[in-house]
Amino acid sequence: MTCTKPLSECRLYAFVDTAYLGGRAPDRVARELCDGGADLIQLRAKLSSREEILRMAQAILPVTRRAGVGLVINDHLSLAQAIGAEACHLGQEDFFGAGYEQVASLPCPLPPKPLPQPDLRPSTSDPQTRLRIGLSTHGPEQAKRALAAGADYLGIGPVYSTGTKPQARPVTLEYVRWAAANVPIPWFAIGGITLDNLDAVLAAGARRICVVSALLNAPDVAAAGRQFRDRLLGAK
Ligand code: TZP
Ligand code: MG
Repeated sequence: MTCTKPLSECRLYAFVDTAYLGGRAPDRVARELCDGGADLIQLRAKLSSREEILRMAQAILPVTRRAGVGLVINDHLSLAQAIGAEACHLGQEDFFGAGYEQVASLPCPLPPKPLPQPDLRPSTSDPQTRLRIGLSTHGPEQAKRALAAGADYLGIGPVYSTGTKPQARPVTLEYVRWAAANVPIPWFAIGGITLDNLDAVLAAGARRICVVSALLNAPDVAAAGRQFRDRLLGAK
């Protein structure tokens, strides 16, 4: 098992989003994203049941663990804790909308369950490997509130309009520039980022990005990942 990187060293945050699997197995796609240089992989399954997400997460986790890639579970805090994922990602409505104000006050309802491969399970009692919490933000006021809440990382977006989240209004590069100047913890630009607009996102100050459809729709997922990664690492 390889240790996962600290968030500050994570640059490419990829997704296994079931909306784009098109019949591919989640763990196969996770493998390709790892091969492409993802530092973090989020499991995002908006239409799946908790049981289905649990099965997918258990299939993906050995893949990410062997690659030293952090697994992030979208929306499902207790599931993330139960399987020993590295992080859980929550939206504004999941966190503030549910009445939480501090990450430290989130409930920890379940102890980590043994996985089929216990050697792959991190020690969640170790403060270095406790569950990290990422929060989505869509503007400076939300970012300030998420920082005050103790988030471990922020999502900054959607930068551009995107079919992955069609109802969300783009925040534009203006918010990316604001984040570059004002957010002191790791933050990831997200939303509509492609190899064609990546230079503009980097020029606005982003050094970490989330990419969903541009990776999952690529003819060669791993090759596309390497292209994003090389460009990210090349940014000064
Ligand atoms: N949150 C803000 S934009 C977005 C999420 C989950 C979707 C990003 O997907 P894509 O396909 O990279 O635009
Ligand atoms: Mg959510």
